[in-house]
Amino acid sequence: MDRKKFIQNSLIIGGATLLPANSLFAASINEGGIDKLIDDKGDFVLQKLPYADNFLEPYMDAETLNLHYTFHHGGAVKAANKDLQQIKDALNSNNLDTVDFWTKKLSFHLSSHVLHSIFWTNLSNKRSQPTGELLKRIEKSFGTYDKLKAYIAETSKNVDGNGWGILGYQQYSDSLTILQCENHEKMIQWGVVPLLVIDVWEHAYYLKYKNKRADFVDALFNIINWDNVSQRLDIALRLNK
Ligand code: MN3
Repeated sequence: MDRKKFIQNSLIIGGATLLPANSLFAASINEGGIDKLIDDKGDFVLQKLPYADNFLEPYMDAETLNLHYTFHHGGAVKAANKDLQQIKDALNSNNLDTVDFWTKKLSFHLSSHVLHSIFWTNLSNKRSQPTGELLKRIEKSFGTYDKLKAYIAETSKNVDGNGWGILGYQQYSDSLTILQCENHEKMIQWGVVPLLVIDVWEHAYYLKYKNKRADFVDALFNIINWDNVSQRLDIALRLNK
């Protein structure tokens, strides 16, 4: 697997995600790639967390992390497999009565799988700050790192209902952008590669932070892994060359 191929295969691409369901793809992202969403058979798979449940304490408590990962992310993975199977069954039986329903479900569940997979790697137990190319691009798009922080925090805190705040790389304009994503798949821009995602569904914070979503979002800045965000930008830029 050459480097170019590896990079092409190892990146999650925003709303336009295409997941080639073949073993080459699955194998390639085993070689140290960031995101592995499927197994060798092409089924969606829940990867092991890159750390123990208590790793992000005190900002994210172990019980919340365990429930979130096991039941919310894990549930989305199971559901995405079911949705895809239902679509395949419909096509095989030449009965398209239900494909509308299952296509919507797949969009929801697979988007959840994608965003949660990114979310876990976006977090660490040590404080960091953006540097290098990432910082340069943050300053170009938003002015300063502090302005980006204020912008993504405000956007995340004010999601209507459940959703995500997202810092992404917009391929068409070659710039960084902020999304306020509702559920897992609404209000995106086509072509955006998510770099940093902030889960503001209640399941992400309610045990510890109760109704204080804003406190949770502010606390998250203590555990954002900016090296991971940088790595994602690096891959997105190479892919866009
Ligand atoms: Mn979640």
